[in-house]
Amino acid sequence: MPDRRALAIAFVALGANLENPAEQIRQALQELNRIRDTRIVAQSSLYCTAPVGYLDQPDFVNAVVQLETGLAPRALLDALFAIECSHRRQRSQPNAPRTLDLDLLLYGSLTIEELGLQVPHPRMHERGFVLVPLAEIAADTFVPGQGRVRDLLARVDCSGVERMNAD
Ligand code: PH2
Ligand code: MG
Ligand code: MG
Repeated sequence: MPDRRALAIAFVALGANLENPAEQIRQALQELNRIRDTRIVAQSSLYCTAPVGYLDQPDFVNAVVQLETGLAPRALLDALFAIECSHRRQRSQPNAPRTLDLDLLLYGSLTIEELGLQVPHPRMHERGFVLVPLAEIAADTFVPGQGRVRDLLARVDCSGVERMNAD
Protein backbone atom coordinates (compact mmCIF):
# COMPACT_ATOMS: atom_id res chain seq x y z
CA MET A 1 0.00 0.00 0.00
CA PRO A 2 1.46 3.41 -0.91
CA ASP A 3 3.02 5.34 1.95
CA ARG A 4 1.25 8.67 2.57
CA ARG A 5 4.48 10.45 3.38
CA ALA A 6 5.21 13.54 1.26
CA LEU A 7 7.71 12.93 -1.50
CA ALA A 8 11.29 13.90 -0.74
CA ILE A 9 14.28 14.51 -2.98
CA ALA A 10 17.31 12.38 -2.22
CA PHE A 11 20.71 11.98 -3.91
CA VAL A 12 22.55 8.67 -4.07
CA ALA A 13 26.16 8.06 -5.18
CA LEU A 14 26.94 4.85 -7.06
CA GLY A 15 30.41 3.32 -7.21
CA ALA A 16 31.87 0.04 -8.49
CA ASN A 17 35.32 -1.28 -9.32
CA LEU A 18 34.91 -5.05 -9.66
CA GLU A 19 33.28 -7.46 -12.13
CA ASN A 20 32.47 -5.14 -15.05
CA PRO A 21 31.87 -1.96 -13.01
CA ALA A 22 29.99 -0.03 -15.73
CA GLU A 23 27.52 -2.89 -16.06
CA GLN A 24 27.11 -3.07 -12.27
CA ILE A 25 26.21 0.63 -12.29
CA ARG A 26 23.77 0.33 -15.23
CA GLN A 27 22.06 -2.59 -13.53
CA ALA A 28 21.88 -0.70 -10.23
CA LEU A 29 20.22 2.27 -11.98
CA GLN A 30 17.37 0.01 -13.07
CA GLU A 31 17.10 -1.45 -9.57
CA LEU A 32 16.97 2.01 -8.00
CA ASN A 33 14.02 2.83 -10.23
CA ARG A 34 12.24 -0.27 -8.92
CA ILE A 35 12.47 0.67 -5.22
CA ARG A 36 8.91 1.06 -3.97
CA ASP A 37 7.50 4.61 -4.00
CA THR A 38 10.73 5.83 -5.60
CA ARG A 39 11.86 6.97 -9.05
CA ILE A 40 14.97 8.43 -10.59
CA VAL A 41 14.36 12.03 -11.65
CA ALA A 42 17.90 12.83 -12.83
CA GLN A 43 21.00 10.81 -13.47
CA SER A 44 24.57 11.89 -14.15
CA SER A 45 26.92 10.48 -16.73
CA LEU A 46 29.15 7.61 -15.71
CA TYR A 47 32.67 8.64 -14.69
CA CYS A 48 35.89 6.65 -14.62
CA THR A 49 37.71 7.68 -11.44
CA ALA A 50 41.07 6.95 -9.85
CA PRO A 51 40.72 5.31 -6.43
CA VAL A 52 40.79 7.65 -3.45
CA GLY A 53 41.96 6.46 -0.04
CA TYR A 54 43.24 2.95 -0.55
CA LEU A 55 45.11 3.34 -3.86
CA ASP A 56 46.13 -0.21 -4.75
CA GLN A 57 42.85 -1.18 -6.40
CA PRO A 58 41.23 -0.84 -9.83
CA ASP A 59 39.72 2.43 -11.09
CA PHE A 60 36.08 3.00 -10.19
CA VAL A 61 33.03 3.81 -12.21
CA ASN A 62 31.00 6.46 -10.34
CA ALA A 63 27.70 8.22 -10.93
CA VAL A 64 25.04 10.11 -8.96
CA VAL A 65 21.26 10.00 -9.18
CA GLN A 66 18.51 12.24 -7.90
CA LEU A 67 15.54 10.32 -6.53
CA GLU A 68 12.04 11.32 -5.67
CA THR A 69 10.93 9.05 -2.86
CA GLY A 70 8.08 8.46 -0.46
CA LEU A 71 10.35 6.38 1.77
CA ALA A 72 11.76 7.65 5.04
CA PRO A 73 15.58 7.94 5.13
CA ARG A 74 16.09 4.68 7.01
CA ALA A 75 13.76 2.74 4.70
CA LEU A 76 15.57 4.17 1.68
CA LEU A 77 18.93 3.19 3.20
CA ASP A 78 17.64 -0.36 3.75
CA ALA A 79 16.55 -0.52 0.10
CA LEU A 80 20.03 0.64 -1.04
CA PHE A 81 21.63 -2.00 1.16
CA ALA A 82 19.39 -4.70 -0.36
CA ILE A 83 20.54 -3.69 -3.86
CA GLU A 84 24.20 -3.82 -2.76
CA CYS A 85 23.58 -7.30 -1.38
CA SER A 86 22.00 -8.42 -4.64
CA HIS A 87 25.30 -7.46 -6.33
CA ARG A 88 27.10 -9.79 -3.93
CA ARG A 89 28.85 -6.89 -2.22
CA GLN A 90 31.43 -8.22 0.26
CA ARG A 91 32.47 -6.12 3.24
CA SER A 92 35.98 -7.40 3.96
CA GLN A 93 37.57 -4.08 5.08
CA PRO A 94 36.77 -0.38 4.73
CA ASN A 95 37.56 0.99 1.25
CA ALA A 96 38.09 -2.51 -0.19
CA PRO A 97 37.24 -2.98 -3.89
CA ARG A 98 33.54 -3.57 -4.40
CA THR A 99 31.02 -4.73 -6.96
CA LEU A 100 28.63 -1.97 -5.89
CA ASP A 101 28.53 0.82 -3.34
CA LEU A 102 25.37 2.93 -2.92
CA ASP A 103 25.77 5.90 -0.60
CA LEU A 104 22.90 8.11 0.51
CA LEU A 105 24.36 11.61 0.05
CA LEU A 106 21.44 13.91 0.78
CA TYR A 107 17.84 13.57 1.86
CA GLY A 108 16.02 16.86 1.32
CA SER A 109 17.66 19.44 3.55
CA LEU A 110 17.86 17.05 6.52
CA THR A 111 20.85 16.50 8.74
CA ILE A 112 20.72 13.04 10.31
CA GLU A 113 23.22 11.58 12.78
CA GLU A 114 22.12 8.08 13.68
CA LEU A 115 23.84 4.74 13.98
CA GLY A 116 24.61 3.68 10.39
CA LEU A 117 22.82 6.68 8.89
CA GLN A 118 24.65 9.95 8.43
CA VAL A 119 23.22 12.57 6.08
CA PRO A 120 24.76 14.52 4.41
CA HIS A 121 27.31 11.81 3.71
CA PRO A 122 30.25 12.85 5.93
CA ARG A 123 32.92 12.81 3.21
CA MET A 124 30.94 13.87 0.14
CA HIS A 125 32.14 17.50 0.22
CA GLU A 126 35.79 16.47 -0.20
CA ARG A 127 35.41 13.87 -2.96
CA GLY A 128 35.76 14.80 -6.63
CA PHE A 129 34.27 11.45 -7.66
CA VAL A 130 31.04 12.48 -5.88
CA LEU A 131 30.98 16.24 -6.55
CA VAL A 132 31.69 16.09 -10.31
CA PRO A 133 28.67 13.85 -11.12
CA LEU A 134 26.55 15.61 -8.49
CA ALA A 135 27.32 19.02 -10.01
CA GLU A 136 26.32 17.71 -13.43
CA ILE A 137 22.73 17.27 -12.20
CA ALA A 138 22.45 19.54 -9.14
CA ALA A 139 25.12 22.26 -9.05
CA ASP A 140 22.86 24.67 -7.12
CA THR A 141 21.85 22.19 -4.43
CA PHE A 142 22.84 23.12 -0.91
CA VAL A 143 24.69 20.57 1.20
CA PRO A 144 23.66 21.24 4.82
CA GLY A 145 26.61 22.46 6.87
CA GLN A 146 28.91 22.66 3.82
CA GLY A 147 27.61 24.93 1.06
CA ARG A 148 26.47 24.79 -2.53
CA VAL A 149 27.64 21.88 -4.68
CA ARG A 150 29.25 24.20 -7.29
CA ASP A 151 31.28 25.96 -4.59
CA LEU A 152 32.36 22.69 -2.97
CA LEU A 153 33.42 21.40 -6.38
CA ALA A 154 35.61 24.47 -6.97
CA ARG A 155 37.61 23.55 -3.86
CA VAL A 156 38.41 19.87 -4.58
CA ASP A 157 40.96 18.14 -6.75
CA CYS A 158 39.09 16.65 -9.69
CA SER A 159 42.07 15.16 -11.50
CA GLY A 160 41.42 11.47 -11.98
CA VAL A 161 37.68 11.99 -12.65
CA GLU A 162 36.84 11.47 -16.32
CA ARG A 163 33.45 11.34 -17.98
CA MET A 164 32.90 8.11 -19.88
CA ASN A 165 31.39 8.09 -23.34
CA ALA A 166 27.79 6.88 -23.42
CA ASP A 167 27.41 3.78 -25.57
N1 PH2 B 1 34.74 4.87 -2.75
C1 PH2 B 1 35.37 4.76 -1.60
C2 PH2 B 1 36.80 5.02 -1.44
N2 PH2 B 1 37.43 5.45 -2.63
N3 PH2 B 1 37.43 6.09 -4.86
C3 PH2 B 1 36.75 6.29 -6.01
N4 PH2 B 1 37.39 6.76 -7.07
N5 PH2 B 1 35.42 6.02 -6.12
C4 PH2 B 1 34.71 5.53 -5.07
O1 PH2 B 1 33.49 5.28 -5.19
C5 PH2 B 1 35.38 5.32 -3.84
C6 PH2 B 1 36.77 5.61 -3.78
C7 PH2 B 1 34.64 4.36 -0.38
O2 PH2 B 1 33.32 4.16 -0.58
MG1 MG C 1 31.23 4.90 -0.44
MG1 MG D 1 28.90 2.79 1.15
